[in-house]
Amino acid sequence: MKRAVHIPDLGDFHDVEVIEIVAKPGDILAAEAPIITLESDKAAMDVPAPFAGKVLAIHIKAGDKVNQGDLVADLETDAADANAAQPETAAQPEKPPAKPAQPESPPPTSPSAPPAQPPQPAPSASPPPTPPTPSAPPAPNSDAEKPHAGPGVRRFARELGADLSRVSGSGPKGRILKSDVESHVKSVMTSGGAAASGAAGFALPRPPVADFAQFGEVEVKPLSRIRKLSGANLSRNWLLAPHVTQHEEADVTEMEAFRKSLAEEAKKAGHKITPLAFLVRVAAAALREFPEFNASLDSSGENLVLKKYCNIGVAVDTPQGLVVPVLRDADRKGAAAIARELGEVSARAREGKLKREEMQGGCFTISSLGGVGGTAFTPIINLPEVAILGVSRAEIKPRWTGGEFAPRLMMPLSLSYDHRVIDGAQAARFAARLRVLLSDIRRLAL
Ligand code: CAO
Repeated sequence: MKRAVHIPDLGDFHDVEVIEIVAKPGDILAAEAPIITLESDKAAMDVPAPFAGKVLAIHIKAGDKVNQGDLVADLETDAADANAAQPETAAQPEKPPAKPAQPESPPPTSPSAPPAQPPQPAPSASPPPTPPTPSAPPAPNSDAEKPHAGPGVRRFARELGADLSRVSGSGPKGRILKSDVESHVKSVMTSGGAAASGAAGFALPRPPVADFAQFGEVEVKPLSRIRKLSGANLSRNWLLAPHVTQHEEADVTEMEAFRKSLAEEAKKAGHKITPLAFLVRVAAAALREFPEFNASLDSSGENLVLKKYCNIGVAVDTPQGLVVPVLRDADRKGAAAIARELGEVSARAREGKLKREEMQGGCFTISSLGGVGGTAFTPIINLPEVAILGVSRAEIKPRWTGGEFAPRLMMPLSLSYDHRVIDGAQAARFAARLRVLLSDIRRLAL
């Protein structure tokens, strides 16, 4: 039975360019296998086959501009497939409801921001093989030169500078997964590039695969979309940036007294003012004084891009996982305005209503666990940023004042930095500056 495949709902995108024709006449496609790849100025996305079948004809070519409803291809399906076929708009279980195509987010700006996209196939140490069936036998990768990978994986590889033609795919039909790219990069890094040049090298081992059920009852709970995405970003960031964490402690006794004196005022204005608002304000001031912390390495890794603006991301814990909304121009706002914005944005984050743009463009991130507890932790840098500040719970501690011990409220700070960009002494100075500003916030007025 011949069935047509059309461009699905592309949301706000129009006249989107076709950048790749993935399938060709004669290919046997499984349901959801990509047929073509589109790329707008904001995102790349696959148009997948909504049902399994043999490609009879492709009606568009690379470079064409397409819109919703345009004819993409004709597929031949058998009766069983046709009966089981899902409507095109329902072919992508993990995509946002209004956008059936598979958009790929721009390069992530945060460790955990949830790009509004369906994730790539979950990395797996031993993915199950695609079972062959009479109607949709697994098609070999017919285009030997072209690595078999989706746009998300391609983009991921581009960001890491990994050559996909050197990566072997462990996914169904040899598809390259993010985990394959990660393993490849690890292997190149641990072998000093030897693997990339074809010489023998050591690859990092894959995690062991265990049959947990043989030791007792288990339950398998799928990771949320946000957790899968942030997991991939966190692994990448941990792998790429040599992390060092500098610990500090700031005497926030006066700052807390001042904050508490504002609590009633803030409540009347309809928001809460927590230490985090002051931390954002203080970090913005310190970033202005230390421009190399308000910077990113460019893609060549040979230049530092110094930013003249100061946007600060704040990690927010939500039921779906961690997200990092970005507060714009934090250096131009007072603590009260920051507190108001924080309250509003973190409420929307918890409701899952943040827009993708609200999680982009950060220069530095603050991860506060002060409301939860702990004495210190090692936050993971939110590449391409070069540092992140972790904040733990302030506690009253005895401090030597010269003649006696006095009870002071001490706030632990943990500054992780990218040692490729920042030296230990610079980091110690930056952290000390945070301490001085937090200990006497009147200095912000100077
Ligand atoms: N020391 C002592 N008390 C603190 C504190 C600190 N460093 N930081 C916050 N508190 C207090 C607040 O004042 C508040 O107390 P009151 O209710 O008595 O005023 C209480 O702890 C709860 O604060 P909060 O967590 O609701 O608010 P916040 O502004 O500090 O944080 C937000 C907001 C959105 C960052 C937070 O809710 C959150 O999601 N934190 C988790 C972030 C996270 O998971 N980071 C880890 C990432 S892993 O890298």
